[in-house]
Amino acid sequence: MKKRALITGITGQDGAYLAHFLLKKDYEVYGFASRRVNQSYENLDYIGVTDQIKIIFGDITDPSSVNNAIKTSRPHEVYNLAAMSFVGLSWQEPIHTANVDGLGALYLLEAVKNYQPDAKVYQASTSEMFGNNWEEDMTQNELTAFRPRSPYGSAKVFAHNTMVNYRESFGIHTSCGILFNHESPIRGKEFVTRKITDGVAQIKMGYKDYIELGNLEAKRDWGFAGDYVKAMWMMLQQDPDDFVISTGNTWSIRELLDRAFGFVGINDWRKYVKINPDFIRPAEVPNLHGNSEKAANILGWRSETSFDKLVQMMVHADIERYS
Ligand code: GDR
Repeated sequence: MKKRALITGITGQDGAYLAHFLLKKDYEVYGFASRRVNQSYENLDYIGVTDQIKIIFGDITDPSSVNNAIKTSRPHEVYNLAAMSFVGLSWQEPIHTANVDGLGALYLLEAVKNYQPDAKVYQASTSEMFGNNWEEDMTQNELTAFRPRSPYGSAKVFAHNTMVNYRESFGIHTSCGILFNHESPIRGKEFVTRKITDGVAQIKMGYKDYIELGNLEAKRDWGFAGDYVKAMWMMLQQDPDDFVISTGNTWSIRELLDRAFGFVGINDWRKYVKINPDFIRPAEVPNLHGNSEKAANILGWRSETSFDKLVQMMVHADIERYS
């Protein structure tokens, strides 16, 4: 009998990579998707898996539709990737963000508890939960305290703690992956990596004169989404627990600009970048730098794609799109 997986947020970047990974492992893959959020299957089409997924329509903020998704798919594994995932927007839509990213996880847990209590649940937790908890040369791991700095981070802390609580209270098999930033050629263009690689490609092809950005000093630990979805699956193949997933390296936005422009032969990018205060956040997370030793020791997981390879892959994909 095939294993069944239900992925919420199937139309996003991670949904597409995870669906591809699970299909290769011969899972029957159900996707929970909102007609309002994303009517197209652009990411699933790019990865080439659209036809192999059984879509169940609904919305993570509508508990009756979440119950229906669990009852229809009867999943062995549930991956909760549904989220309003753009940190910058969460200040403008704090309540929507709390409903989707916070309460949504609770609706899902209630549905699992009531209709499929043996299902294993993966929660997309995030390094944004660490927020302002950093010092120079410090790395963040599973023991680092959460000090979220955005409505997004706060909602994700609620979801994370609720997952741990259902594990401890009801014995639900929940595992939270505290994933640091992870990118790919199908990353949304609102996120800084893809905004830059798309901008670089357009500048190189003569379609654009400059890119507008916010804070260039922030540092992030950027990995490849294709590597990170593997960790999600690995977490559900053993005892429920929480894991930091990161590369263990960190770079500033400036370093990202050096690499992305460097790949198209532009060494001085300063004349192609303008600072627009609209992209500066009300509160910044200045430095994220993960330590994934626990994932390496227990899951045997390691990030496989270097930062240079990732940026190059994204720049090349964007140049091809405009060629
Ligand atoms: P992040 O990713 O907030 O870390 O969350 P994002 O790419 O949006 O920002 C990274 C850093 O770049 C700075 N920055 C800009 N960011 C954007 N989006 N646009 C700009 O113009 C710009 N200029 C500078 C930001 O201030 C920030 O410091 C991502 C999301 O995928 C979350 O859902 C996920 O949980 C975390 O990664 C891990």
